[in-house]
Amino acid sequence: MTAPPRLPDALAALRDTLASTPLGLATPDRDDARRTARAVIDQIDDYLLPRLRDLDAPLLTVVGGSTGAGKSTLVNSLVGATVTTAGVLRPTTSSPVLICAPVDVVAFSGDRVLPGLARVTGGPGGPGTVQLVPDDRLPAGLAVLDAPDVDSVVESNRDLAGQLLAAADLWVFVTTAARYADAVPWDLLRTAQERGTALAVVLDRVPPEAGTEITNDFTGMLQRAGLAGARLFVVEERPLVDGRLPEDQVGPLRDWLHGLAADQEARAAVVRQTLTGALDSLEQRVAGIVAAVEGQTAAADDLRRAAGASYAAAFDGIDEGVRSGTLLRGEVLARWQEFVGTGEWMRSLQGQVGRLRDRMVAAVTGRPAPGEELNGAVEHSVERLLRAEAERAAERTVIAWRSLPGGPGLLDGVERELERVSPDFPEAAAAQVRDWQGAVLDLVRSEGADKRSTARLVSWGVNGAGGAVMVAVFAHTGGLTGGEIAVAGGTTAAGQRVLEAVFGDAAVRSLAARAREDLRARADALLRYEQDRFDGRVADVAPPPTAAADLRAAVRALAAARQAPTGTGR
Ligand SMILES: Nc1nc2c(ncn2[C@@H]2O[C@H](COP(=O)(O)OP(=O)(O)O)[C@@H](O)[C@H]2O)c(=O)[nH]1
Ligand SMILES: [Mg+2]
Repeated sequence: MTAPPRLPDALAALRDTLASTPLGLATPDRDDARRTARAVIDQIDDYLLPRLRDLDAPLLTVVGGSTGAGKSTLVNSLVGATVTTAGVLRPTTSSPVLICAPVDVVAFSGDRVLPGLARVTGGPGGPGTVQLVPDDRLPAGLAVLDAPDVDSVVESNRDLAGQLLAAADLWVFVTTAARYADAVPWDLLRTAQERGTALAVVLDRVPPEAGTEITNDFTGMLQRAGLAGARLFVVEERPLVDGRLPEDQVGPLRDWLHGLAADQEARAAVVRQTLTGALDSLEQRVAGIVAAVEGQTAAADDLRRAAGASYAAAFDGIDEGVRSGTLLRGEVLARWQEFVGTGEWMRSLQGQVGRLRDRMVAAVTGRPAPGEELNGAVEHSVERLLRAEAERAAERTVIAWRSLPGGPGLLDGVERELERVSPDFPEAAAAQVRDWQGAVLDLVRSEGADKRSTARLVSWGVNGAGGAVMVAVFAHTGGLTGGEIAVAGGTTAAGQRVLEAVFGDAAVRSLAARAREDLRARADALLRYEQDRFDGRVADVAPPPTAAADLRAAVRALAAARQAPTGTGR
């Protein structure tokens, strides 16, 4: 048995697998899954890998909470100096401030923690930075980070706040007497609970006269949320001194934090709780992403199936149109009657005279010989059939996609274009039909070449014979009714008899079968090209077939690494 990977390697592998898993189909759970994937990747980079690399690094305490809760004021009060900006103007803290003892600066200056955020000193940096403030009023081993509002009106601030909380060894979660029942704080407290993050809660700005009542209510809410174990600090609303809380209000929290910094065991216990909780939560969070990936794979299958069914129906429609005799209606029938019914070609069979006369008629009147007109009629009618079916398939696919998960996203901006045949379809279809007719003529020619009846074929004209074979392809008269059957059936039968006289019975059947097969193959190629417009769009965004299995394997490898002696087990 091969040794399990080391825990950091397993985490890095999981991170890479997540980063390379596309969630391109706009399924309902796509955005959630993307956010979760981003959060897991960030937590691996920002917290888990750095923490595993150095279990004794200083405790990173992130002060988070809702807008105007008093986070920055609390941080300044904890340190005992103005190290971060508090204020009524929102949003105030958009670039986070990390305060630590000067000896700990080295632990936070590199990219060990939060590698995506550049460090700045001496003043606030712009977006994408962390301001590092060394202050010897903080004990070694304890760093405090003032984070942006978790409910900031600025989305990038909210995201950053979430990312910073995920990088914390310890959350100090600040809410107020007026705001603690809001949804956002509880969403975050639930996250802390799910991830087993070490947590202290500060109930800030509590009016002294209602302190007990509010505190009891809040404690009850914490208990019901499964957070009875969280350490609670109540801070009364008092006039600020130099922008800071009175000592008696901030003292207990500061003492507790300093105590953690001083007590190696207690600090290690906090780190272990958050680390284990974060590792435990990965499995479940990735399971949610796996479900979304599988949802995307299934949605992609459904979308492809819908297109496949529409185009299969179009193929059947074309085949049916060819076999049912529908193609013999209208112009083709008229030309066929002209060609056969006048007996012109019958006479032309008698010998050179007829052929000569055909040519003379064509020369004098400028009209193409009847065989060519028949072929032209066949061409139009087959083209029309191909186009009608391809048009219908495109429309059917678009209608199906509108109500399938992920479908509307793929149609976005291209719906008008996709619900018609592709712009070059008419030309491609015309070329295919002409090629088919050419192939039928070639068939007739090569079939005739080894017959004694070549002379008769020549007198008949390959065009005429080819037209007759094409009509024979359509001559399953099932679709014709009444008089049409009599005319088409009778004349077709007459034509068929003469064809048989020229080529022989079996040869005519085989000619017709080969010609029909050839036409099916061409219709198939045309439709495949049309369908590819839809399939291609799905393929561009669908997860690769192994995506879900790869993620599962990465989670299994992580579990194995945690069970190994060097891992951080449960
Ligand atoms: N009187 C009083 N004002 C406070 C208290 N905490 C915060 N403030 C004021 O409330 C506003 C917002 O505080 P701030 O610390 O910037 O909140 P943050 O958004 O959570 O960082 C500032 O004007 C603070 O001076 C407090 O306990 N008492
Ligand atoms: Mg602030």
